[in-house]
Amino acid sequence: MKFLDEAKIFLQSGAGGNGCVSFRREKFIEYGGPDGGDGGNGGNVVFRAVNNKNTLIDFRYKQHFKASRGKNGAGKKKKGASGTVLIIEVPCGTSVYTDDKSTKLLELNTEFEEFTFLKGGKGGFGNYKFKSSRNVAPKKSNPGEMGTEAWVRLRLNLIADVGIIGLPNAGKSSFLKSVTNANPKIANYPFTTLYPNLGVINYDNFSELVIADIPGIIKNANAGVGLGIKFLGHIEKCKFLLHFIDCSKKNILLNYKIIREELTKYGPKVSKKKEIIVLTKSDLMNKNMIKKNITKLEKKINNKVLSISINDINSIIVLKNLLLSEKNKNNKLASKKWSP
Ligand SMILES: Nc1nc2c(ncn2[C@@H]2O[C@H](COP(=O)(O)OP(=O)(O)OP(=O)(O)O)[C@@H](O)[C@H]2O)c(=O)[nH]1
Ligand SMILES: [Mg+2]
Repeated sequence: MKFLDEAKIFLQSGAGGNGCVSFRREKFIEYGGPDGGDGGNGGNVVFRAVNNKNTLIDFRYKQHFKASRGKNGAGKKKKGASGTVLIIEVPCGTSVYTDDKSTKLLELNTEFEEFTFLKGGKGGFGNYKFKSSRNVAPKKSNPGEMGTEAWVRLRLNLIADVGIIGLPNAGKSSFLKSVTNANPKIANYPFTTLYPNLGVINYDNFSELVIADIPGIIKNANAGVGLGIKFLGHIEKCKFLLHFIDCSKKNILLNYKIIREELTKYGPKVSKKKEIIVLTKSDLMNKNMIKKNITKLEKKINNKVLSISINDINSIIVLKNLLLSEKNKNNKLASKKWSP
């Protein structure tokens, strides 16, 4: 599936239906009076967040969305039918901006969250509404109100519990593939992953954890080198980060610092997040060397370091479980913050 995280679309709510001018005509009833019904209201345009979408790719093929108009009123005081509500489904994590991108209008983060973005035009009054003691046979009715329209920009920031960061070729997608049912492309060259991949880990106790694997970052990515750092936007909402470093490469500390520097340049929304540091491809080195490297790195960066290999299922399980306990810790902290 292709990935798209920005789109520009046109929205228009439905116009209201016109009121009707009509008079009651029935056998033996003289002067039946006005009975023109009101027009129906135009359809609203509503944004809805859904979980079964991970990209804005649908909006590449269709950019214009118009809600239907209300039906006109009719005789016998019949009100016209209202226009159907037009629901625009977007992935969770989508923000809506004005066309010039200067103002954020709304943000939809949780599944089935809805927001009525444009109200449909009101239906016009039929002539029976204009009946009064002075005018018992009005020939007047209202036209329906026009709908409203707007060009807006959508921007998606994926919502995942954990984001995997690291240099290209560090083994990020391999880990995602081994623990989730996602099927990212894996190959022995840099920038195999061009767009973020999402995967869900299902635990035995029915817990779930969503992981985002983003394209590799390299030195000066913030200046546009490689694929740049715009994909870091997709891990802004993660609870914590998983920082992968290929242990078979020469300068592990330097490689770690390169990524940290890019995160700092991107901003605190990402750089302040807690990270779990992992040396990958541990099967390519002997155990003693790995231990040495871990101790050295832990001293330098004053943080705990783990090692995994895609070929060592135990190491993968240990990391998988650590991710869940970290997520639960985060949830507890979050619920503490909100308690009255
Ligand atoms: N020996 C060994 N090779 C691994 C391991 N994990 C990944 N690889 C290999 O490393 C190469 C790169 O793996 P990817 O998972 O594509 O790396 P990535 O970090 O997603 O790379 P980009 O998408 O380019 O950023 C592939 O050839 C993998 O087979 C591991 O634990 N051991
Ligand atoms: Mg990859």
